[in-house]
Amino acid sequence: MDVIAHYQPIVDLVTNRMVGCEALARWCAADGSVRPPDDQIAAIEADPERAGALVEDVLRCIGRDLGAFLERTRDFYVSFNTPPILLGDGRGLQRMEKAGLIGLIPRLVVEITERQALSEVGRAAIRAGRAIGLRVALDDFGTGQSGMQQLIGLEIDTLKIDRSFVVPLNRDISAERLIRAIVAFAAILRQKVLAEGVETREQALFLRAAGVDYGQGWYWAKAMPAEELIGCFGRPLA
Ligand code: G
Ligand code: MN
Repeated sequence: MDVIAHYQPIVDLVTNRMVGCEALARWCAADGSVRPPDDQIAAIEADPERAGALVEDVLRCIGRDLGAFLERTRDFYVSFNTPPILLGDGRGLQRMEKAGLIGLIPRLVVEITERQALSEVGRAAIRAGRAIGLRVALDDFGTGQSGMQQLIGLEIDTLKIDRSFVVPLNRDISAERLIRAIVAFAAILRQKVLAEGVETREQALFLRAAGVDYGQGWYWAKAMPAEELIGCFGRPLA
């Protein structure tokens, strides 16, 4: 089965314009149908060999699909997901080189889930990623089991607030307060905040008023092929 990548816009909540995108792996069957690997991600991540192959495939897609676009634009980044064990294995630069991304490392953001980031392996991976010049986003923020104390010393650029905080907005005052608390917390830590899974205008307006920097979700766009994404660049998505 061939791996391809689709790209979901990440927008500035004030302008509704794209500041970047997240690369999401898709499987392309022989009949041409494309589907997300969601049900298999856990199994793939448990096997370092398969996980490594998937990350390499996604990086290769980014290089091929968006390399030239990244070269001719500025202030646009591409994020990709990786299990920390891969980032810490000392082969980060080699993978970038293989994907033709060596000169574009400053335009890439690596997403690590909160749960995985807080372990020793996660911490080492974040250091290794930063050492080669990647920015780091903490994915699924707020869903980990760990205390805030464990965030001490983590060098993170962006917190990605999990969709489970966004869904209850405008219905649940505690979700709204939590979002405001995360914004204050991130400001003190000098981190940007991105809300995931935004589906409605009401959610987007709340998040913007609360001071969240960026949004990602079906309200603006689903993940799409690179040509389509490039066509969206520069114009407001909502
Ligand atoms: O956690 P991560 O950012 O890797 O998750 C991305 C996943 O979230 C993708 O599988 C994508 O299809 C899904 N997704 C993206 N935007 C939305 C949204 O607005 N609503 C819902 N329900 N799912 C979304
Ligand atoms: Mn992600």
